[in-house]
Amino acid sequence: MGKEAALRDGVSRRDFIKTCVAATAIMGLPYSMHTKVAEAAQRANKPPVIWLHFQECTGCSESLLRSNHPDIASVILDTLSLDYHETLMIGSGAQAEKSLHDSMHANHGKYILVVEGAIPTKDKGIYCKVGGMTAVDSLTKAAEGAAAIIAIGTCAAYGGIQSSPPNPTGAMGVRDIIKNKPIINIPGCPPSPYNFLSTVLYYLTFNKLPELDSLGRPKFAYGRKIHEHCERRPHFDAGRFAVAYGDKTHAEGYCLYKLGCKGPATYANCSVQRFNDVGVWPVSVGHPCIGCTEPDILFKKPIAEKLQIHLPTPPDTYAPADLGQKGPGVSPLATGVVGIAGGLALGAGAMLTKKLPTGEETHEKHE
Ligand code: FSX
Ligand code: SF4
Ligand code: F3S
Repeated sequence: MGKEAALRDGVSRRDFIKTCVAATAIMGLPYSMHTKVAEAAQRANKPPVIWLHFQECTGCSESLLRSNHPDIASVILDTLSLDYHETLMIGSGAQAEKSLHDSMHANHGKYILVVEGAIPTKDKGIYCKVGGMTAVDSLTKAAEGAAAIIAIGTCAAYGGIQSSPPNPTGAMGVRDIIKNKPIINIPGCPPSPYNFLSTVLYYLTFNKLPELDSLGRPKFAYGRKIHEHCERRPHFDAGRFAVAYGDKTHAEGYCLYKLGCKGPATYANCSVQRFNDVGVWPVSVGHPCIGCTEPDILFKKPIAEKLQIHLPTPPDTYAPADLGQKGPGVSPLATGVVGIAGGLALGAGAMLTKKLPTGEETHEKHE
């Protein structure tokens, strides 16, 4: 993206650099690397992208393109050559099909295939068809000429809600069907738009795929449990739990573990990166994490079910609270508030930069 293009599209140079700085921090790179990342985003030769939709709610595209600020969408749309995207393209029917086939042919072996949504495999795949082709056939055909595949959202990565028991359509993730291509999973329902952006920028900056964990997720974004950085963590450590929605314990910001929070087993960066450009995430607004980045938790374990914690991890961002401090000392509410304030002050990027996942430490300890 050139400076002119960015300004034309309503994104100032400052916002563009700010977005690159945030993406650089998520990748766990030093601050100074943002200039290299910005350079990569502005290169003239945009990689072609074919984006397929299958069984899903389109929330992944929505969260990516309708973020509060236009920065992320603009950077993505200006950095990539989005040749085919069913919900964004103007053309339809035979015209759209032609552009898909033309792009696959012209860019054979070079394009990035982005898949959104699960793929139904039962009854010869008849439960999802586009242009007369089943999702399985469309995926297999598009995957043949792809340099790499990004499965965006938990549906495309692992099957998502469609694959929850009894999985009537035999819904699966991309990795269950395509075995001979590099696949990067960006789970979340929907995923953080920054995790997709950072993955694309990593690829463009270093010309290689980021290091992945055993579930195919970039370690830089999914290398740690949200429980380690949660602002309610001091309450968890002090044994102060919300016991019902809307009661005093909930209103005072106590830990949501007893309401079913899956944070202690969920690998993601939402407690650090947060959403909607206003610093919120599910737990900060009072809802337990439902483990939306985890194939064995999302829609597999009841939302209200209490998680068994097998391998506890120590807190990382917020200081533990003193178990004995019940009386006139620091109140439970205050520890939560201090935690939130600390999180906002430190900033997501700074924390992630300091807390790079190290080597093998990820899913050996997966619970
Ligand atoms: Fe799935 Fe994407 Fe959940 Fe929806 O399209 S990951 S249902 S929020 O958004 O695929
Ligand atoms: Fe936060 Fe949930 Fe962990 Fe409690 S259980 S500290 S609410 S992530
Ligand atoms: Fe998903 Fe849990 Fe984050 S539900 S958005 S992984 S807090």
